[in-house]
Formats: sequence, structure tokens, C-alpha cells
Amino acid sequence: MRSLLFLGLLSLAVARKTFFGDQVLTVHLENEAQAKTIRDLETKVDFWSPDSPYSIKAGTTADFRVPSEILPAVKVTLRRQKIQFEVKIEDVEILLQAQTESRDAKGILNGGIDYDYSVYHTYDEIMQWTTDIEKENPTLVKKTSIGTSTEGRDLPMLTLSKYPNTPRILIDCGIHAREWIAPAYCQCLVRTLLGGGTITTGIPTLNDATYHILPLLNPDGYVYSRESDRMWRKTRSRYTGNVCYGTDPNRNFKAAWSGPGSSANSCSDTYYGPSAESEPEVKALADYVRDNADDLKMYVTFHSYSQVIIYPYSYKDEMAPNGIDLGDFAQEGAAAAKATHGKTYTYGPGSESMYLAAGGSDDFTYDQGVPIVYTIELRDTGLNGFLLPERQILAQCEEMDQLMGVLQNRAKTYSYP
Ligand code: 0X9
Ligand code: ZN
Repeated sequence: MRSLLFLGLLSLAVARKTFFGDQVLTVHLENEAQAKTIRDLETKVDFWSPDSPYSIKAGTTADFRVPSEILPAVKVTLRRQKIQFEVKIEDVEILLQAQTESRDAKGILNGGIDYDYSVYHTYDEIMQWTTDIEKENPTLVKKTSIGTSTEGRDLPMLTLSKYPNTPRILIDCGIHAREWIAPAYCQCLVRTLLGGGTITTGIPTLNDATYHILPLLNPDGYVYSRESDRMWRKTRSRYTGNVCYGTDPNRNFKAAWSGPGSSANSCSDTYYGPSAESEPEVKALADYVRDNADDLKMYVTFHSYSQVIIYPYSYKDEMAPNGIDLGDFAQEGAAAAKATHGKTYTYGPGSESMYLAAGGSDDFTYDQGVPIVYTIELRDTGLNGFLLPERQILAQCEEMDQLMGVLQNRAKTYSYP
């Protein structure tokens, strides 16, 4: 009896959080009073885009998830303040379950030759895949590790190289836990580089580049997002004196750390952490960048959502010294993506195209001297937000391969300063 009770409690403790009746609303903010009303919801709602209340301003729109318990009250407030809004997602839980329907229909999947690139894989499957990919391509792929996460998970790096001394490109995916399409794209990118993609022209290639790919940079957060709270964004560290778990790894880098667009509150989704590089995942990447910056031609970090190609700076309202070039390459890349499946990617310096947000991996890497740096926000523009259905993964991969093909091509001959 007692052991049954214990098992019951245990299953309660690990049960996945559900989101029945929660809605994602898009608000159109006409004036400062309306913007303030939304910012004041900080502790009650989950901001999706922008990801922090500080970035919510008059003349912009914002997407946020409202828990079902407070939904009627929030709608009353919006109507009272004459804030124009629409319901972007009717029921978050239903969309969340639909997101993985391909995977569910196919049953449990394994890594290896038959690895399925059109589903969202578990942490264990992704780790097994990194091992298999190396084993199956011993001359092209080398698996190393840049460190371990707070909970002791490995941070693998796949180096793909065909010819020595080709320009080196650093890629990471999955800094933010709930942005599942990002690690899914990193897996596709590896497949494409190894010749297994679906489109064969205009794609990234090992003929004139060496790729260092970190397929899952925040594994603790990813596991937590899969098993406990789908909307989890941060790491899973916890510091003495803090009320909440997790630091936003993309506010934890030494790039105007603790500056604009980041929060001192451990319960915030943009918490910058107790000190710069406090997160082992961040320290591991930062160490790698410090050690290799002189040799790296390009760094691209994948996030979602909103279809934006962001380049420095995001911690200050200034154009990067080679910002014109970065804008030109982004424009060309966006055109290639659009030609694939018709999707529009906007682009610009972070401070303009997104919002001021200090402590990001892109600005840090740029300041270390890597000349071409982008944060790419993948699909979509809010219809599904973080809950992009699996049936869109392959199209996402195809259009991103075209964009990456352009960026690689530009990086190849680029010299700056
Ligand atoms: O806010 C972020 O960290 C990124 N957007 S997301 O919705 N995926 O969270 C944008 C990062 C842009 N770069 C910096 N803020 N440095
Ligand atoms: Zn992100």
C-alpha cells in the first residue's frame, strides 16, 4: 500500500504539465498605456514574442500565452483598455499534442541508418544519433565534447570536414529549450553536409568548409521541455537564494551581461544568471569561441520563432562595423529561402529587427572577432509559435539549407577587416 502511494506520488511529481484551455493571444499596441498594461502581466502570462516584457512597446505587437484560469480576466482587461487582439492559438494543449503526431503515428524511432529527420527526437535519440553518424562516416565526422550541462549531460560537437584548411563555421542549436525546430534543423544540416538531403543544389557543402556543429546546447532544458513543461526556455540550474530554477543562456554570455532586455529575477524567462558564464553550457561554448575565434569565419545560432535573420548588435543600438555586408548576405539568404517554399525571412541588426537584449551568444562571438555572425529565428511567424508541427520540419530544412548555402558561399571568400 505504502509503495503504491509512493509510486502514485512519484508519477505526480514527474507528470507533464498540461495546457488545456490556454490560449496564445496577439495584441496590437497603439499607445504607451496599452503597452504598459501588457508589460504589467509579466508574472501572470508567458511571453512568446517578444520574449520579455521590457521589449513590449507602443506601435508593436506581442504574442503571449495566457493560462486558462486567468483567460477571461485578461480578455476583460484587454477590452476595457481597448487593446485590439486576436486569438493566435485556440488551445495550446491540443496544438502541443498535434505537434508530434507524425512521431506518434510511427511509434518509437531509433537512430542509425534509418534515422527519421522529420520528427522531433528525444535527448537519448539525438545522443545516439551523434554516435551513429560518426561511426557511419568515419572519414568525414569526428565527435568530441565541449563539456557537460548542469545536470551532467554531454554537450557533443560534430566536426564535419573533407579537406584540410577550409574555412571553419560554428553552428549551434537548442540554446533555448522549447524551440524544438532548432535542434531538428541541426540534424538536417548534418545530413545535408553528408550528402543525404532532399535538394542537391545551393546547399551547404564540405567541399569548401569545415563545420563544427553543436546539435543540442541546452540538453537539460530540452529534456525538461519534453518531459515536464513544454514551455520551458532556460537551463535547469538553481542558485542559493533564488526562488526559481533556470537561467536564460542567451542572456548569460559576456556581451554587456546584465544589460538591456535581461532580468535580475530568477523567475523571469530572461534571467541573466548570478554571473556571466555561470551556466556550464554557456561557459563551454564561450571557451570554445575564445580558443578558436581567430580561425572561425562564421557563427550561426538557431532559434525559433518569427523567421528573422539577426546580426549584431543586440546589446546596443548600433550597427556592427561590417553590418552592411551582414545585411547584404542576409538579404541574399532570405531570397534563397523564399524561393524554396515562399516563406519570408526578415533581417536586420538585433536592436532593430528584434529588440535590445544583452548577453547573447551572437554578440559575444562577434566581439571575439568572428566576422560573420547570425542568430536565425526559424519558422513560423506565430500561427504555431514554438509548437511547429512535425510535418513542417522537412520544408524548414530545405529552405534553411538554401539560406545556409548562400551564407557559406559568402563566408568562403570574405575577409574583414
Ligand atoms: O531573445 C533571444 O534570445 C532570441 N529570440 S528568442 O525568441 N529565440 O528567444 C534573439 C536573440 C538575438 N540576439 C541577442 N539578443 N543577442
Ligand atoms: Zn531562442
